[in-house]
Amino acid sequence: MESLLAALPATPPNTEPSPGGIGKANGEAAGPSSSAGASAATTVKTPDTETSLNMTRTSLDSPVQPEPSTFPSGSATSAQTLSGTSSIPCHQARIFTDAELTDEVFQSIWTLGEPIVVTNLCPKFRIEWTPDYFRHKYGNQSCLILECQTDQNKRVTVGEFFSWFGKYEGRRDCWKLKDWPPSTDFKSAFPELYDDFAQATPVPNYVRRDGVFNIASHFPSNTVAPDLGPKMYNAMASYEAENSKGSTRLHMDMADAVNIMLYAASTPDGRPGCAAWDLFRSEDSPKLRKFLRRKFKGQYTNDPIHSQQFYLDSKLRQELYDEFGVKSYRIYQRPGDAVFIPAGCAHQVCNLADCIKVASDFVSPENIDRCEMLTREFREQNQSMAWKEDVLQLRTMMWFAWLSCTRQEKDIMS
Ligand SMILES: O=C(O)CCC(=O)C(=O)O
Repeated sequence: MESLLAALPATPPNTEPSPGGIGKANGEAAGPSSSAGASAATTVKTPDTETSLNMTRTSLDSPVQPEPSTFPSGSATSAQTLSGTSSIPCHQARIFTDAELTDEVFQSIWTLGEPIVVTNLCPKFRIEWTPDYFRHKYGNQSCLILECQTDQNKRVTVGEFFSWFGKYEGRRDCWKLKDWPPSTDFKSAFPELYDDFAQATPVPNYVRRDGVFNIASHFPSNTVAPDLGPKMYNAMASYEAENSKGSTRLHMDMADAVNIMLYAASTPDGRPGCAAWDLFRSEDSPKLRKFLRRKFKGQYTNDPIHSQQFYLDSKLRQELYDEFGVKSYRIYQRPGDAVFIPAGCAHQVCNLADCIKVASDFVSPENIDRCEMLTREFREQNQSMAWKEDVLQLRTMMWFAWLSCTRQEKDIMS
């Protein structure tokens, strides 16, 4: 509680709560250090280079073809723990088990602004979040799907979408479910999934809607709190070859987030499925922007990261390193792996198989400054893009957290 109070303003915000959800930045999917966490991490220290997982579209029938010798076989593989030979340098993400990641350990890493991986969460989930589960329970619902490469969209049933999972033969496209279920509805529409996620998430004091270190948890019940999810990412396999757009293009969210993979089909060549993440340190954003501006001149409006139009394939990541010395944290996320994404870290994802993930936003005291900066950035863009409103209501959020903390402090003292 003390650390939460220290992070909050003692003056009320000048904005009133407004309806609307934070969701992700595109409405679709958007300090001092302690060594405690570092010593608890189980990451293997090996050379800082990505393992090559180049996926080439060898035929229209087989959209993804991993290079067999370099495909990861372990869980939550940070690129450097693999035996491959690609030379794109990358940072190492720290990897923990759920039991190792106490609030104190989490805080010590989180203040550094680094992503974190937690492995082996599947046994904590009571529901099997599989394509069959969604087909049987919600198969008749209509939903919108989006083609990752072309942005073409069409309407299908949830049953149809999930019936394609794991069937690569003859597949030409990479579809993802768009806004299903709408994140505002998640708790009421899927109470059993909502509860399952809440009881299984690592560091619940930070992540859960009622988590004491989640600054967003202090909104009074008679106000409209921002929508922090959870939301699902259901998408088919994409590929990493040149010009790929991946599954989710480079973007930056306004809040912290945790993303847990619940299911991955096998890859088209029968290997365990995973998703390849690239997360960039928030302090590298200016260089990243400079690179993108140069590379994609005239192809976006306003901000090249917030425009969410680009995916950095391996060629571009190599160029980014050669020209600016910027590396990503490369993480291969498998079922049962949670990836923690600090607010303000640009990131992109490429599913190497058909995957089901669930993600939730939260606002940690450690990252308030970054959230504030992002809110300002989004507000500046707001002048030309109406959808970038102050969905996080950060000042209001901090004010309610301050009130709630001082009230509790008084109760303790009396
Ligand atoms: O899994 C994905 O495709 C994207 C996930 C993501 O960007 C997030 O959780 O913030």
